[in-house]
Amino acid sequence: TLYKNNVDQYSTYRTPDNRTTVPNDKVDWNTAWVDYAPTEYTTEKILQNKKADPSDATQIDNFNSVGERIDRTSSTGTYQFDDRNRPRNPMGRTGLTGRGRLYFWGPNHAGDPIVTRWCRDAQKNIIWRQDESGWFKKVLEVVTIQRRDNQELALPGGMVDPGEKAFSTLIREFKEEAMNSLEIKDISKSSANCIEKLFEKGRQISYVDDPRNTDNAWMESTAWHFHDETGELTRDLKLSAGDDATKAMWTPVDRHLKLYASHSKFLEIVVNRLHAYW
Ligand code: RP5
Ligand code: MG
Ligand code: MG
Repeated sequence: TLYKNNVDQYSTYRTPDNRTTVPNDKVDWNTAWVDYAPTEYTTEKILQNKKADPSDATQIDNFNSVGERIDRTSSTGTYQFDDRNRPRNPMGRTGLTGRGRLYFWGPNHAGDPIVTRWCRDAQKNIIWRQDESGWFKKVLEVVTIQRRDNQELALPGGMVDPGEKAFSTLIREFKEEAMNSLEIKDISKSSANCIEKLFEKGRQISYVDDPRNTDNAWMESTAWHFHDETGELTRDLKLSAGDDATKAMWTPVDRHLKLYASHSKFLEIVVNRLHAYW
């Protein structure tokens, strides 16, 4: 599933980058906009970072292909280039050119773990709620973290490291951000076991829309869903915030849950799949 760049999301997100406002009906590149004058912006941090791409995008010769270290393919298909030969965001205009805060020209890949189970009361009974059409449905809960950079609730995901597979990324990030594996070296046996078992049965969901996206650099995520039907697998899972996360917790899911980037959209897919309350 692809999500159109959403102007409301960008305008509520405070970046120091002076993003030009793009009305929703002007997002599509096929809609003519002669006076479109996006702000050019790449942070100093990215410009100085040796692991980031060179500032001259024309030095990169493997766009649209899987490189040895970096996957430059897009889940949206073959992407095009702008008049300066820089990759063009296939989702449309964002009001910003350059790379903003992203490392790579074109797609920047991430992995997101969506770990769910049914919400239970103190007596361990599953909680049901009546939806608008009168149906009683079970309420899901999902592991979320609070992001250090903007305090928003999010899935405990992160960027794919060079040479890494997205599936390994999302497991690593789950451990780093929701289990604080970087500091807690001896994650209990039971926690470690349940992670292994849980991620064994995951199912791939899809792609993202991130507030850092620009016309020339954007985020794409491989999100996997892992559901613990009985609650047994995650009973001994000890959540503990780490790295980019300031909190880690189980959060009940419904349509009002506001999460970073497209993460609520991911959850909507999961909810439909499990016929859960929304
Ligand atoms: C989102 O940004 C992805 O869905 C993923 O959750 C996250 C990766 O970036 P960091 O968490 O490393 O900032 O677009
Ligand atoms: Mg991280
Ligand atoms: Mg992260």
